[in-house]
Amino acid sequence: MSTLWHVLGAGSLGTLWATRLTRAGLPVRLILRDRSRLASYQAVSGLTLVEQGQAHTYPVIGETADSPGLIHRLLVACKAYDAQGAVAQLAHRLAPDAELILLQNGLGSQDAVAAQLPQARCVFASSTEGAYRESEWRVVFAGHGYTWLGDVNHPTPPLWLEDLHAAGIAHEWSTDILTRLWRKLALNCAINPLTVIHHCRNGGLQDHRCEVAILCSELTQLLDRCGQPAAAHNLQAEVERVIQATAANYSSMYQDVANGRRTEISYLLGYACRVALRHQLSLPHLQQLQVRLVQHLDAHRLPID
Ligand code: NAD
Ligand code: KPL
Repeated sequence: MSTLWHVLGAGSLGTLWATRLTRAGLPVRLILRDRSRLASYQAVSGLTLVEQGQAHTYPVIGETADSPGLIHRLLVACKAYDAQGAVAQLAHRLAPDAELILLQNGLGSQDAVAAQLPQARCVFASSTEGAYRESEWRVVFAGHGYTWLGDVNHPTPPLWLEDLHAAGIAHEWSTDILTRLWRKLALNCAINPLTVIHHCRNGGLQDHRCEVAILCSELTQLLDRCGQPAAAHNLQAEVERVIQATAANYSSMYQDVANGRRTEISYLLGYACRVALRHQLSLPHLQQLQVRLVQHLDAHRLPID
């Protein structure tokens, strides 16, 4: 019998994982925020995943943090700014040998969760899969991609990777997950804030090449200083490639701002600026970008952290 997968958060990625694991016949429980969310979920017949226009509903059992039972394996699928609080609410249910998979973008939240639970195994993930919520309990699988998973303390891959294989979740075990997370953070820092400030699709940054190049040069210095030369390698060329390949798309941060949602700024550009300060590294364009982004968020009455 497979270990039960507890999935925290019924948002885009939580639904994408919970439905595919359930479809593969694996046992899954969905942890919802509170009893009223649970009641509203129980009024529908399950989570719906839309793939290539086809919708299927999976009757994943829901619960809340107060439900009974130990948690051995927890997929943390909330936003970076919610991760620490959400995991704290579940601390009393985590088995001594619990394993957590942290799906958060950016950096900072993973270390905060790991510090909170020194006895648990925390696997960090970096995903290029794309999903969005079409309506309550209904998610569209918008972009096939890959999820890299790794554990900074133990290089041995966990046995449950077989479950991901069975569920058709494209993944790879990575022995340099921090490099992957730093690289993604650098890409996000070079692209996302500028799309918000210039109010454009990713492709619109082709009109701001110099600004992008200066940011890439500062991000490269930061990565080098943080002992991440592999994440720094050819950063500008990759940023330009991503801008071209995703020219028609709006960045995730742009979409958050456009939809009046809190951004993950503190775990992306904010994190980069804090680490630069800690290293006494002067990165004026990155710092200035942070100031402009914060002003923009403030003007739109959105949280600045
Ligand atoms: P989302 O906002 O769609 O879903 C998060 C869910 O977590 C929400 O339903 C929220 O109510 C729930 N939640 C928050 N606190 C909770 C708590 N205490 N208990 C129970 N539920 C709680 O977010 P998402 O798009 O799935 O993103 C999750 C993370 O994955 C983010 O860090 C994001 O940057 C990253 N990511 C997302 C995508 C994507 O395509 N959506 C791709 C790659 C990475
Ligand atoms: O990951 C992205 C995002 O929008 O968050 C890309 C497409 C790489 C832009 O930074």
